[in-house]
Amino acid sequence: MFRVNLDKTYQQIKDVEIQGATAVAEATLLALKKYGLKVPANSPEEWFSKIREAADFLRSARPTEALANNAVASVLWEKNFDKITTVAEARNRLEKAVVDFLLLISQGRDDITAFGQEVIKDRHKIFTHCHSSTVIDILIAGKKAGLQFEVFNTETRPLFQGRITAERLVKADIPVTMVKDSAAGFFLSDVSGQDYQMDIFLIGADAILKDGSVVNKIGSYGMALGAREAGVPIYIAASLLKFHPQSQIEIEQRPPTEIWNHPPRGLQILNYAFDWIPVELITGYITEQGVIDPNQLKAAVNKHCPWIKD
Ligand code: RUB
Repeated sequence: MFRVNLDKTYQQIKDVEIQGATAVAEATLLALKKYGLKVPANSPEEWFSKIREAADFLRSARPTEALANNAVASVLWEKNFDKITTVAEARNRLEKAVVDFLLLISQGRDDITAFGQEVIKDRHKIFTHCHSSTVIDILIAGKKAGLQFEVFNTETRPLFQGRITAERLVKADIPVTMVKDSAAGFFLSDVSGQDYQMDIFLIGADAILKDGSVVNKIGSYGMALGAREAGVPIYIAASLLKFHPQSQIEIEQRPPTEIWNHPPRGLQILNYAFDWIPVELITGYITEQGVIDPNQLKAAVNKHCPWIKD
């Protein structure tokens, strides 16, 4: 009974009903808090072991989400629960830690949005992929500041998260044109002609790896190659809290039926959800600490989020 909300949130994340790194992290924290406030336990130790199990369960829904991982690690950091003698006290600590981390995410977001204004310019043509709430916030703030730019976005096969991006931008009165994922190289290069010459490729991130490379929705790598070849700068809008302090992360594989519901028998379908862009292709990261050279990213994390450890 106490797991109902936990199971529901897990399933919503798994089914991509809750999608995007920030939304996944926030939903994970809120589900953990709700469970932690209710789940019966006879001792803080018993309570904590139930919370750990719940956190691991939630994190397993989309293992590529570094922000959700770091959020949970920070909230369950042992010092938060040091010397606690009652379950009631443990519940209070959890609630406070969750509220604090959510605040950290939202304050960071405001700063990323502000620093993003250094990157987008009047009359820009901006190419984006999938749905990043961080990118959308930057674009909406730019529009509010009076910039006139145009966005080109991908539909983002197979689950069409690009439609969310398009809907949000249309609602904000930002000119947006949707293209097929497979047309990205065409639009990023001058093969498509002057009318479609992109000025920047701007996307979000699911995880930032140790060397400064970025993990994002599948397709990002190929698009980045196209952008680099065409001399289009590549910017990643992402919180430092998405840092994954290792050189690799498990890339989620999703069901083949998302691609083809009734394929011919014997056909193998691979449905990876993410890929990664090597550091040398990235122009800069738009973070809560400013626009950062990708090679400086690890140093920025060490300085501002030293608790993110291997
Ligand atoms: C979403 C995606 C987004 C990042 C960043 O993939 O790749 O670019 O998650 O999101 P999916 P945000 O739809 O599979 O979750 O900027 O909102 O944190």
